[in-house]
Amino acid sequence: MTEITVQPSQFIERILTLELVRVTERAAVASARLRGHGDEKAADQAAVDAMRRELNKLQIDGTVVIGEGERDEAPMLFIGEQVGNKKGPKVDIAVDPLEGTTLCAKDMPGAITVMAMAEGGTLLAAPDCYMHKIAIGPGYPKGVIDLDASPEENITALAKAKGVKPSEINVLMLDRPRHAEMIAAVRKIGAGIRLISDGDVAGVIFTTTPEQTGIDMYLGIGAAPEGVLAAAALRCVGGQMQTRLVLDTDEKIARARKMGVTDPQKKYDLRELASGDVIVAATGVTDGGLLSGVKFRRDGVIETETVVYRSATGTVRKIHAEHRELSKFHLG
Ligand code: VTB
Ligand code: MG
Ligand code: MG
Repeated sequence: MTEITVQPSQFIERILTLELVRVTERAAVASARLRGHGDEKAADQAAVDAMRRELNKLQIDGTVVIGEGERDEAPMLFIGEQVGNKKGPKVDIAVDPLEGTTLCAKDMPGAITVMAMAEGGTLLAAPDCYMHKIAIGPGYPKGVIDLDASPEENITALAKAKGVKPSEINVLMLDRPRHAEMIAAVRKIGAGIRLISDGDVAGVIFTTTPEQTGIDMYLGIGAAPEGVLAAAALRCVGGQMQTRLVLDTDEKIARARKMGVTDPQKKYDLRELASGDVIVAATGVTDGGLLSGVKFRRDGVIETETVVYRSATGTVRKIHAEHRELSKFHLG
């Protein structure tokens, strides 16, 4: 008889992989119905409701440790919310039920629904604040990038490791006034920049497949939940990432302290953002570089595309689904 070498937590994780797909699929279908309707809150609400409903069906004892809502005043799956039927393993959940609410409301590329599930106590619990981030994909020597080095230094180091000129490096950043100085620094060294309006979970993930996406590095300040979600995906496929929470008021420092952040200046690397076995699922809402959006066919069939990452094995699965039993979507 073959010996079973799978650890119990990995076994649970394996069973739960497809369950997670169902959660993000349903959130995606719910929000995709509101694609292009100019109502960010309604689209977000639809995603949150669907995600919560599906999460609560899972055999897990889950806690949302990082979510969204405080900052957006979105109808959140709030930090500390308990999800699941409590009959399974203790797990940490990170969610962004609709990443890119504006992209969805305007029917622009790149809106996704995304969540991560990890062993209890292994995802960074942090408030919904901003986060400084730098990330690159797998295959480079450890320590090539450093959050505290200048963009010039990081790009030069990455170019050297890649065996190309700095002008052949492409950086992805959110198009925000707060990045003006950083953008100037990147341009000064001659690297290219792709500026995106929203969606930096996918932005970080793009660095893992530079041949396909043309993106070598992610730089800049985005939201913290998106940072943890992206880190969880990077944990599964490799890569390097460093972050620091932006805790620039006493109120934010106090909020973070309540969640266990004792050093507001702490620099987190990948292993500190997502330290345990983790699964990440994301489904496309609008068409984008990472995933195709939800398709509502004339014959009533709904199509979705989802990607699932597993850290235990490094497996990445793309799941194209055709849904025929539509009552499960509670579309009304
Ligand atoms: C980013 C982006 C997200 O929030 O994290 C951003 O990737 C950060 O906040 O899609 P600001 O918009 O305030 O700069 C989103 O745009 C929305 O979650
Ligand atoms: Mg959101
Ligand atoms: Mg978001």
